[in-house]
Amino acid sequence: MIRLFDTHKLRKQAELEGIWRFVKEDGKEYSLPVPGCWEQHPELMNYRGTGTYYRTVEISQNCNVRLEFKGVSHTGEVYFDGEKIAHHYNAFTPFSAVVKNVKAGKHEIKVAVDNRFTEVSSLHVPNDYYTYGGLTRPVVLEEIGGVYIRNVHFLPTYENGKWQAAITVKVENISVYDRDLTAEVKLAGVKTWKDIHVAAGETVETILTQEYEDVKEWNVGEPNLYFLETVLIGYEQMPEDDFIDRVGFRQVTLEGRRIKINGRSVFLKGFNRHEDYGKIGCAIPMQLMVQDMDLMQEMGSNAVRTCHYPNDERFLDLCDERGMMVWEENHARGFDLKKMQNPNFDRQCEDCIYEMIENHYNHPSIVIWGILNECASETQEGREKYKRQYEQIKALDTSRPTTFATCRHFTDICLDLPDVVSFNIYSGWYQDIPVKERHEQEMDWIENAGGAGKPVIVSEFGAGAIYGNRDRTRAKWSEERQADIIKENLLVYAGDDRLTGTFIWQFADCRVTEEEWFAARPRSYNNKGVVDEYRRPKEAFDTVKELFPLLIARE
Ligand code: ADA
Repeated sequence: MIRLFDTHKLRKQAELEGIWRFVKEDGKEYSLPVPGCWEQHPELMNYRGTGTYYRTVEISQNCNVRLEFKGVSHTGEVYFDGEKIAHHYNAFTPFSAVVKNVKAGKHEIKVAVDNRFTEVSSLHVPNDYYTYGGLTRPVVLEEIGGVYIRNVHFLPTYENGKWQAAITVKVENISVYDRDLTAEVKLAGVKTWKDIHVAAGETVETILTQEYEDVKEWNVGEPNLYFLETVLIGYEQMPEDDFIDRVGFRQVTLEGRRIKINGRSVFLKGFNRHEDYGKIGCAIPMQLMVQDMDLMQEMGSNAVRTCHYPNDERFLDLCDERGMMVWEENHARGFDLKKMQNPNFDRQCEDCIYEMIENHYNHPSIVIWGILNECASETQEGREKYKRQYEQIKALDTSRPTTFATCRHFTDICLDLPDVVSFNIYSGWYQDIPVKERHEQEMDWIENAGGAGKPVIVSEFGAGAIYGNRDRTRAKWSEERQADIIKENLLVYAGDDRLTGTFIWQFADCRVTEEEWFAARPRSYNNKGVVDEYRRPKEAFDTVKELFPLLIARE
């Protein structure tokens, strides 16, 4: 499954799901499922290295071919009939390539994949989550003509009692002929169009604006969605390409300490969720994404944080459908200044932010963009990087607020930069200090360190527990103690009307890299999930279910 709905009626598209040939760097061959992590194979459970995937495809007609990779972990080099057509770094963002003038018949796709921690990888490093290897998200093969729709962005605004939208259609002309085309958009029963000229080899963006009467808003818990159908009309009024996305009429605004959706205050309550499941790693199939969603909603969640990287589009589709608010963030976790000074860091962050927003812009569930979780925001050089990344985000999307999760308590010098201040705190776990006392210290500091009057989110809190470890002493690592600590935190946050959200760390236990992390991570797992890696609930599951209803939005 590529998305939760068909994105094309006209363009010929197929998912290259199935068994691919995989040749490990030592020459040993395997048959591996795609999408999938190579770690699911018994001989490759700990494999950190390189390997090459091979697949033969049948092209039905002479055409241009577009290949899209939704996620290759963590670096991929793509070859078509032996010719290199793409290179991409970062497991968590999509990339595509076009091969022109392909003859009908059989062709070979080859993808060299690398999940090593080398000096050229500034974001995938030994960390408190696992960097898997493989073609971990769907691979898509499309047959396109000389012109095609690169992307469509939908920006809804509510003004003077009416919804209107600015729809930006991006068209690329890969032929040798200048083209006169019409971009036609259908949405909520309204058709609008615009004539465009696209010179040979050029890409053109055109904006269509339109008012929409009688549409139903996308709201938390009441997620009305509409298909946005764009068709490119060419010679003799014939359609030449199409693209279908799914959108929602909703607007995110900030008023004082409140985040508002369609003018109504919301309180984001939910979980930090890593893309990690049992022994299948990060290649979570749709069925298990749905199970995660059902479990989070059973506990009363209305939000999820995609810690610490852009998520699989199918999960975001699910959040759209379920009315779940999403804090999506670029790929970064816990980099000190030295790590942020890696010569590849700035560009790899910039690429990640661009690909995240370019591909996820239309998801109504995404209500806030985050960056640089717990990075060096206490340093001037680090501040320059935060500042530059916020400038990039605002240049790509002015419709959503920004934030970042700090742990540089009392020393952070970046709280003035984001729209929303967020902090990670582990009172009761890493610090044996009363939650309320420590929380007041943090809130007082924020008020005087650049965050005065801003919305505040407690972006992480929690405790560890080993599934099945029941202990009447309620010692740390017992399920009882985890439930106690989460309860104390939730009661404090439920009573603080300055807050506009909180995310528990974390939804499910996840694998971590043994190097650098094993000592503080029993099993070489981050065991702070309220469910374990197989989604078996710990005692805290019912604690959250009982207390989440106390967290309410205040006007
Ligand atoms: C940090 C970090 C998380 C996780 C957590 C923990 O806040 O953002 O990724 O490492 O700590 O479990 O300690």
